[in-house]
Amino acid sequence: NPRKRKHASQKGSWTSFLKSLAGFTGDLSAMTAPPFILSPTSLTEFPAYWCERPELFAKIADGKDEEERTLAVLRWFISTLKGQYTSRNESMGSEKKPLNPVLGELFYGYWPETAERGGKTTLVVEQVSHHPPITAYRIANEVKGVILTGHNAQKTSFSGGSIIVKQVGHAILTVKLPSGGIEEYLITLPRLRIDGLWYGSPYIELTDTSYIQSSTGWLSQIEYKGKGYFSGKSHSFKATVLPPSHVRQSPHVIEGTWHTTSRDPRTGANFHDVTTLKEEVTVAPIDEQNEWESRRLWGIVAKGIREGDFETAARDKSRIENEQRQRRRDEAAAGTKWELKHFKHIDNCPTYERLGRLFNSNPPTEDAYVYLNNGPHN
Ligand code: CLR
Repeated sequence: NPRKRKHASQKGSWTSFLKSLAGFTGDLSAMTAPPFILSPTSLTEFPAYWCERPELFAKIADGKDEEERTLAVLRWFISTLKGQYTSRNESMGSEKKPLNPVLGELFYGYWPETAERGGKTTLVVEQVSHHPPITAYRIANEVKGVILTGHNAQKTSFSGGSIIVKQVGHAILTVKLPSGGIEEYLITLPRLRIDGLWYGSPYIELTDTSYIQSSTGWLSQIEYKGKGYFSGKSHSFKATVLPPSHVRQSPHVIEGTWHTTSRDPRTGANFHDVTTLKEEVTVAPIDEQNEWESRRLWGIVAKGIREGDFETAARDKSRIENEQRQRRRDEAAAGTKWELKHFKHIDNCPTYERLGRLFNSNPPTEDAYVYLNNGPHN
């Protein structure tokens, strides 16, 4: 039974980890967890999940009108959820604790051009804050004119035996139209519940509602439910696509499970289908990466975790963390501040405020990281 702990010897450390979680609020990523729950992947790699189906991303630009593009954005968004929230269970047997990125950590990658995609899709990720951890990213298919920019952080708490993760941050998708116009979509993020802790095999369920608000007025409202609701299945969602007030049309409702398929009642066909193959991001070989790039930076730690050599992993993790602390002390002594490389922080995101007003977003404003257009053109 994969849902059971593999080694009785790990029981003690897991139980004390669970005890330390009770009553916990704050930055979970900084907490020490038992070795068997550690993942060799840094959180800076996670934004790649947004594009593991690059043709769905590219196809947004092919929508003939506002409604078609709204549905294409929704289809792409729903199709990213399986990778974002269930892929660690598939590849490692359960959800794991990712490596906590250092300030300035980078992750670069791309998805190659194909006829279907019409262009290469590039990814630039930068860890823009360490306390609290904040990751900023930008994904672009310049040929198609589809660009996603966002950042994310998490607020975690413990309740009813589960970890509750509120995602802080948002993403903005811009689409350049052939007419020269630009459409924008504000994407908010679902809430997570990490269940299965008691059994030592954590997994994610999504809860509450997230929104995709288009500058054209179209709004997708996505409700998430686990076992026992809607269809009774886990990973269920119900998306309601609402036309702007000037369009006389009833809402379009799409239901299904985000890790498999959903149905479009208007056509009777699948709305989305992620039972097909995804495409992982292409990354430069480690020896060609610079020392701030995630897989090079964490290379020894990741190898240790993969091979069960936790002593080596812990030693190199301490080295990295000590170097970071020293860097911060040096900056404080010199009166300087760490400079971000690819993003500029702004306090209130004008696009978030403008589009958020249309559906009464909560909160009404959020900060943002503006891309500086200086990524490697890989
Ligand atoms: C990061 C942003 C991605 C979606 C995503 C998926 C999984 C989340 C991760 C985000 C943030 C960190 C996270 C992780 C699952 C577990 C991990 C909440 C939101 C925490 C820090 C580790 C918990 C430790 C238990 C597994 C014991 O787009």
